[in-house]
Amino acid sequence: MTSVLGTEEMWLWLGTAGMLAGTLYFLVDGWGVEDRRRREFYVVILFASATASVNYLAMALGFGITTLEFGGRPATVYWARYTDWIFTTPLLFIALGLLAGATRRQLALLVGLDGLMVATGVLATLSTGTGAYVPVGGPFLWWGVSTAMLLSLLYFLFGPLTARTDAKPAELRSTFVTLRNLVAVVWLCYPVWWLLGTNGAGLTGSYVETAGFMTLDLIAKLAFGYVLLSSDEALDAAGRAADAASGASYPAD
Ligand SMILES: *C/C=C(C)/C=C/C=C(C)/C=C/C1=C(C)CCCC1(C)C
Repeated sequence: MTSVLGTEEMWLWLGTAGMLAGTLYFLVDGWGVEDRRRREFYVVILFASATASVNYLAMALGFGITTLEFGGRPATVYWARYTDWIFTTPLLFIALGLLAGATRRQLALLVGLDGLMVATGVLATLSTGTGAYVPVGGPFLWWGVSTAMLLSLLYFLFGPLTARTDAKPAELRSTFVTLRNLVAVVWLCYPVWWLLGTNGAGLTGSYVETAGFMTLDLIAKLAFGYVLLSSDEALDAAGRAADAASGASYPAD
């Protein structure tokens, strides 16, 4: 028992260390950046990695984890995972939107769908163990709603948002496509991992589950941030396009 918990704690500390290291890296890397447009990207990515660091620290210290009773059985809920995702996942979409030159309306749609995805994911987790394991109720219903939100997000990424990069310089387009594909592959692993884990099929124990989510989180935030922020030409092209769009922060609809 102790060794299992120990292993799990180790992953959470590793996640904390990884997110902190990433945050520091982005901070140092972005310190001397003068360009206002380019700084926007640093700020968005820094907020995402710093938020994840805090939530991982909360889980590693045991504060971000609580035990709830579901149908008479105690279950461990990692609530800090969701307070992380509700803030960090919209930020990653905002970064993609800024890069692609999304309209305000498109950004609002992405952020809204993303918020619904995380909120219904919380409902899926909280309804685990209620005994309602039928397709029309309980965790699988909410898992389905949340996954539908994720699929519509990917639809918007591959459709309208990709279309906004059509007339943009090649470097911008290629960075956007790399990040978009990374999001598609990595984010689709989350619902599958959730389903295999303690809330679904129970094929992975909680420490394997924690290790998996940590790996996904590190790739989704740090690898994403690294690819974005090291694409100098793409960031400059995005800045020029945004400046050209009548001085507004975002191009008007
Ligand atoms: C940095 C953190 C990221 C990118 C987290 C992404 C999380 C998801 C894509 C979660 C998705 C889920 C579903 C689609 C179904 C229900 C279970 C969730 C919340 C794991």
